[in-house]
Amino acid sequence: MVASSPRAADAPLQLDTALALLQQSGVPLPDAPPHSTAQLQQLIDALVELSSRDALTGIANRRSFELALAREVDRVARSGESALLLVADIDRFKRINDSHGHAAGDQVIRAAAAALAGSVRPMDFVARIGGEEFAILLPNCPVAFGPQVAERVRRRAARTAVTTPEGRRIAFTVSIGGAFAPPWVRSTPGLWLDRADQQLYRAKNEGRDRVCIEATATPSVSAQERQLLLAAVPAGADE
Ligand code: GH3
Ligand code: MG
Ligand code: MG
Repeated sequence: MVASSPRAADAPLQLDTALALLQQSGVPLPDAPPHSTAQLQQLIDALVELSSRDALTGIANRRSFELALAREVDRVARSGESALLLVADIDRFKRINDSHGHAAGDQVIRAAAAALAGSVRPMDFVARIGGEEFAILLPNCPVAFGPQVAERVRRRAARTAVTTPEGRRIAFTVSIGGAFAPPWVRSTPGLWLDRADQQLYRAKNEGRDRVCIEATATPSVSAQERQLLLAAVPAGADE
């Protein structure tokens, strides 16, 4: 996609395009009087909603996940509460596409999103972050509960199946990797996601349809995170 050039200050607002996009996506249209401030506010709210959702599944998209992850990194650093990040990837998904077609693959992705969203608390944040890859952010999740929560998600997905319009039943499994944010440490969203990804990689290597969570009860602090932590301490403060 080509980035659009900055619009001129006197260019007309693209209200019609915005309304058409919302209508096409099934997001409720503003009902305030046309050209009123209330209508503009409703329009902005609806566009924010639209740009946060994944078009295929209706759950949060990668863009809003990255925002939520950054906020959670800040919260954990300030509160010291433990938060768990899970990444789930559908197993052997290429085979599903190859044997049943792309449309059936899409059906499986939608079913996986619904299964994941249905297996966590309302306060948890479920997003589609890649083709058949999802992330679940669980704020305020005690370290001892991590494996149990992730296992519940995995089992729910494994019990889910879709039936294609041709009547074919497709079951699927997911592999899940998880990592806790180091409490009291100002990490970065990227480092946290890398940790969870490493565990996902391990779950795939160990045979798929399983959960791997970073082993340490107190998550390890990488050299980079230690640097971030110490950078916040004024020189000489610990002397
Ligand atoms: P693994 O168990 O190692 O994850 O194997 P895999 O086959 O799932 O491997 P991989 O992650 O490489 O395959 C992902 C496939 O997902 C490749 C791509 O064609 C397909 N894909 C990506 N996005 C979509 C989508 O929106 N719809 C459909 N139907 N397929 C998609
Ligand atoms: Mg996969
Ligand atoms: Mg994948």
